[in-house]
Amino acid sequence: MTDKTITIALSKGRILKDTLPLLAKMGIEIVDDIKTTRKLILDTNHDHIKAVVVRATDAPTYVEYGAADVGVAGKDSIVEHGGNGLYEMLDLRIAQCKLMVAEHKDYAGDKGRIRVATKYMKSAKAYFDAQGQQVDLIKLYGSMELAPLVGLADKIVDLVDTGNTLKANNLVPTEHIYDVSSRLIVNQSSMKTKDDLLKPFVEEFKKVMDELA
Ligand code: PRT
Ligand code: MG
Repeated sequence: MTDKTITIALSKGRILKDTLPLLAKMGIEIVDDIKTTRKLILDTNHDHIKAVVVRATDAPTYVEYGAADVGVAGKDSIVEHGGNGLYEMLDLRIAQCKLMVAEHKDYAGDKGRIRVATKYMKSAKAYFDAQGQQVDLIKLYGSMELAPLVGLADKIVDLVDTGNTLKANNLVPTEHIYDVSSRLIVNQSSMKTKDDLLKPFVEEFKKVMDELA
């Protein structure tokens, strides 16, 4: 990408669905048909703004390495990534949920060292460390809710929105770790080298968010 362009990394899935209306409010629209196109670098109605759509967990990595100058990523993905090389500029208040500990409703209570299944290894480790509780973390890539039902783990650490998924599996949330929403992130060196393009972009985004508040 030339220095005359800024590239936005957009997180696929539910975050994308909520990001597009915010971009539209800024007057930015993806011109390629996002549902059908096979192009990976998408054009917008502004010549100097391109977009890439990436897995939610990958968005901070694209921005860290400057492959994208800015991005939209869930707080959970930013924490798990570690935040190296990027600034968190704005809370976009979309795709909100909570990272929580949950257990089976009939769980008998901790007996000694427990097993906790999660996709959120860093967040879970930091949380249980802060509690002074030693646990064995089991890394999973999905369907965490299954783990306590089949004896893989005593508890899980997972995102909870309505709580319906937990309820449907006889699980109850017990501890709140942190609130999650999507954030606008910016590559730290782009912020310096492309400040003529990025400062107005971030300012405009902030204005849109202030209007929505
Ligand atoms: O690539 P990856 O697998 O990481 O993500 P994905 O392609 O599956 O993306 P998607 O669309 O699931 O988006 C993931 C991001 O959306 C997360 O990183 C959060 O920042 C945000 N988000 C907000 C959520 C939820 N809310 C959410 N409820 N991500 C997942 N969930 C899941 C949760 O894991 C659980 O299985 O929804 C279920 C719980 O929902 P309730 O309403 O039943 O409580
Ligand atoms: Mg998912």
